[in-house]
Amino acid sequence: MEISFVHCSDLHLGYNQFNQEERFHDFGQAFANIVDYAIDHQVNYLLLAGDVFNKRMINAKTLSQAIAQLTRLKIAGIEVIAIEGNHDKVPYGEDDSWMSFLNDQGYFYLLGSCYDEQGKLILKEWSPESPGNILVKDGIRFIGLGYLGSMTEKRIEELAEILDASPDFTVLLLHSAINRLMHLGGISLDKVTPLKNRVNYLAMGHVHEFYQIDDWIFNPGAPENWDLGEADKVKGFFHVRIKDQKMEVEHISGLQRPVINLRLDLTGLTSPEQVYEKLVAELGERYGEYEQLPMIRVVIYGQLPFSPLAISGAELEEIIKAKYPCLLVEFLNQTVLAGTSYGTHEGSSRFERETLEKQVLHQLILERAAVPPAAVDQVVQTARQFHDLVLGAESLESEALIGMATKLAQHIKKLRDKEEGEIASADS
Ligand SMILES: [Mn+2]
Repeated sequence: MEISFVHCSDLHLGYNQFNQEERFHDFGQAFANIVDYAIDHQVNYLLLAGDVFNKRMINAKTLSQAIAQLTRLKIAGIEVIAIEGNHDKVPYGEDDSWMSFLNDQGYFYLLGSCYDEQGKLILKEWSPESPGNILVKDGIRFIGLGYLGSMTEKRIEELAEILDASPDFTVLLLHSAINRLMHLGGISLDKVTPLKNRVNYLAMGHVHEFYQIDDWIFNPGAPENWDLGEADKVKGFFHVRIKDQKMEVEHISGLQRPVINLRLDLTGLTSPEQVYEKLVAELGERYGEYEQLPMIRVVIYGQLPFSPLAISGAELEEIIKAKYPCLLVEFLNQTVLAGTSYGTHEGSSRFERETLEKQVLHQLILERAAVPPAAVDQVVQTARQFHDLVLGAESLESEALIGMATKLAQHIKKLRDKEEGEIASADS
């Protein structure tokens, strides 16, 4: 008997990106496309590996959008297994989330969050009456852990202790990242590897770009572009077929609204007019034929002999829109005035900006913070993680913040203790 499923994640339903109603519908449409595929291919299950919704508190139309697609799946006899991500888990101070509402209403099996009185992970069978994290269906065992933030590593260790081998094909759903986003629920590959002999398919979500590792870890990528900078990444969903314990995995690219992603070095230009002209010319090269209005993202960088503020984003948008029909223009100005110390002529590549930022932070912290010099690198790293977290997250994870701060505090304390120890032993 063949069993098959579709695995997707990071739908981010309800995201009114750039305050555009069309973008709200785009996120819904990306999910509808996956549901179309699942129904056309008559799969048995559909897996949602977290971040079904863009935020914890969703509005009525977002709920309707989700229910419309879940209802189609239900009618087609496709069962849905879901976990929560960092974007849609229980709001702080509330008992349950909209995800648990959909579980209670019978739209999907929500798996996750089962601990004993000591706070240790336990495996508990899902039932309509109470939450669970394990569900055994014909020939397939689903385990769902959800998003665990800074506890990810510990929970995976606990799972490795209690999970027994099973003749059933085992799928583990986890909203985390392998070897990345370490400050935001990521985990290193060697920490999940002990599960490899008992988990056949690790269904991941969280990173918005496709990746797969060693034929057992699979991350589909967000079907729509949550950030237009993601546009050139591979993203979509998986179609998995299992027969006699053998699996065949196919990654299917999702359909998204087209994005023109333009990065331009403006070094050498001498006036805003030249900038507008160059942009129009470059877009002329890139603009193609579209079934849907594209979105245009323009990132400009380089050193200019005039103030970067003289380039008007609003004017630019107007010029672009008049010539190249598009839904919206996202404009990011990273140019600098020539001669300023932050000028990074080689196109202020991300790498160079990061290096520069690190150097500046390092110097400032060394001068101003009362921490052991050996701790400065860690302080810099944590400062940058806070910065990334604040800029990158729609909702701030208190857990992630506390995790980072605690790690830093422990590190500093250890170094202080060591310093004090050294001083004490030098005294004696
Ligand atoms: Mn996400």
